[in-house]
Amino acid sequence: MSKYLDIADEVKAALDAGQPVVALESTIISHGMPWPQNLETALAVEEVIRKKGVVPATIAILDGRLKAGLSKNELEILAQKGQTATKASRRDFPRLLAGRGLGATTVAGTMIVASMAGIKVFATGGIGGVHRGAETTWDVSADLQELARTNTAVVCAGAKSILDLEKTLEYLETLGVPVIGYGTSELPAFFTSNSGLYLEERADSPEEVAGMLYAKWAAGLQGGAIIANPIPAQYSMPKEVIDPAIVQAVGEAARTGIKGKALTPFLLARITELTGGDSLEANIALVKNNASVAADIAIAYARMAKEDV
Ligand code: PSU
Ligand code: MN
Repeated sequence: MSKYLDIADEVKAALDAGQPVVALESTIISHGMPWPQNLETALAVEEVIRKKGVVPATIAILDGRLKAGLSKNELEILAQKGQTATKASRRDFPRLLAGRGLGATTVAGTMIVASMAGIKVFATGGIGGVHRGAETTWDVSADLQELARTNTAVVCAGAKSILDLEKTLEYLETLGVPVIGYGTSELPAFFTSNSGLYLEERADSPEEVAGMLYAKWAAGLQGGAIIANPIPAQYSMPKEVIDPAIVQAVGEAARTGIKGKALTPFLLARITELTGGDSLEANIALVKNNASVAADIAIAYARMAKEDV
């Protein structure tokens, strides 16, 4: 085990006993949502998982330590620090570990720590991907490379159409990452349940997902998988509201030169503003829904792993 890793007692006990655990990311808390909804959501999402008898493990870097499982107090610190915490992806880890830094882990960062701790299933809102205009900017999220190399399954509502979803799927295909539609054959587009993009893989139950994950890793195939779970219908946003907000935010970023790791947080915050907070409500609802599905998958996976030893 990495000498940099601290696994919370409750998480360690569950893992040692082969009981289900779901990892959660922290960039969504610090950079993805405003205070105080970020803290409320982080706590509510953990509660959704606990209600299913599964242990949540929110992941972050505190004082240079990789943490799997945060206390309420630690969650509050991250939520209050907001964007002053470092948005921590793979390339940011060395500096944070060596310098005792505070890092909120992205999807990539969370996958790394979950995998070190032995947590197989991770729930979040949306993953990073290939940005619009990537043919000139080359802006492709490190989340995609991480999915190619690290054995963690990510339950998400697809990706926001701040990204180029078609290119994102192409890139994932190149990297050999399965994208499994959960009860759908289409890639969900985060705020809306459909993108018009067809998915090869589909599963209609937690057992079916767990079966694919188990087979992948038992066969020695490296890398993660995406379980793309559509936003519940009652929260799905009208395209005519969300699409113009995205176009406007992307245009503003291009005009003002916002790029690199600052781009995604800028777009998320600007879209929340432009939709008068409606998008935030949808965002919270879909994260809870993903946590619930992730808990079901973790239960099915833990059962499968126990039967097979
Ligand atoms: N997309 C969202 N919400 C988020 C993120 C993406 O809808 O909070 C965050 C996640 O932490 C993701 C990161 O891993 O942004 C991707 O950032 P970048 O595009 O800089 O790789
Ligand atoms: Mn980027």
